[in-house]
Amino acid sequence: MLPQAIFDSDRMNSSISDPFIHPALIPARATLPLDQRSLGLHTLGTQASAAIEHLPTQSITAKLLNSTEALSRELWLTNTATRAGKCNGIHFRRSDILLFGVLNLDEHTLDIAANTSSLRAATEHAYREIFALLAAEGFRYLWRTWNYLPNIHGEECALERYRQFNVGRHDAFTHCARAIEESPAASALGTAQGNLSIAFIAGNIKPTRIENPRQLSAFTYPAQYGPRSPTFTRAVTVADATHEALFISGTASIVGHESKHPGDIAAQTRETLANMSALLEQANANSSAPPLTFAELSYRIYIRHAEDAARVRTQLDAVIGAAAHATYVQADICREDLLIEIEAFAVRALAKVTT
Ligand code: 3EB
Repeated sequence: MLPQAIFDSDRMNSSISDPFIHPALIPARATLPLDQRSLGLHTLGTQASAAIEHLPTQSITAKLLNSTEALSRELWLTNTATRAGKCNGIHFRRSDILLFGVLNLDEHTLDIAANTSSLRAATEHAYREIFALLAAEGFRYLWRTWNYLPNIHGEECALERYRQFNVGRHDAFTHCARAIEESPAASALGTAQGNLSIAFIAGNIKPTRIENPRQLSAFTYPAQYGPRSPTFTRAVTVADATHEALFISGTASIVGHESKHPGDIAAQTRETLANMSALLEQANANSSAPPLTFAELSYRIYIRHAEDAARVRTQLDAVIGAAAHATYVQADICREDLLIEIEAFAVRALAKVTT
């Protein structure tokens, strides 16, 4: 089969009741159900996956902790036709209203000034390219990003690499005249190997941003966490006429601006869930739709120490239900004292407007 053929519109079986954005978890051995409504793919695992032409894919090498499968695959779908594009190293697919893009950058191939962190330079470059692409494609709003960086706790130019990443990201926002308060939902994790990898979803619908009353906004963290604050918001909702999507950022055991419960995975998991509960409460208060519960969300759960996974799983099953779609993966959380970070997604139908 020609790779192009998989996007043939013959296979498109569009239904107006499908949401404008939704993920599908595809087992490693199954054929990817690709058609023109496909937007892009995340793969997580230790097994390499062959690149698929015209399908932007974020491939993260990481150990899966809840599965006997070697690979977890999450396919983003929309409800209208999309087309593929490539611009300055960014692979994307877009519809009329949204775009999924992936950018992988080898920080060591960039031409970098002396005494500059290669990760900082690569990150600033990457975000400038993302904002340039959005301008070129006519999408104003960055909704959600997934950032993976190798050696997140390593030092570069006397600053931890996660903090260098924050400097580069912040500088790109400033350079592109993006207000820090308009930051997307995000996750930022350390990987054992691979390049700087950023996936993102953007669109022409303005997202509603949600901050957490239990936490300081990340973009106002004090300078003890680095010279530039992280540019992300705790959660966003995006709604079209029929559906509302909720993207909850990577959430950790932070209250105010401080990490809580060092060394205690059970307590960090409880604190993380309390933070997510506060976000869900606000998302529900802002919405006309029936309230979402933890059981209706899908999750990616990042755990620093693989041996903590079974305990976390028992704890989470009791709250989100054993049936919830959750991918457990080993990753380094961006502060050394944090042991767990959880992100989540849900989409719900809005009440029908009767005319
Ligand atoms: C925190 O709340 C934990 O730098 O984009 C979570 C999600 C975290 C996103 C980011 C960082 C980021 O500060 C770390």
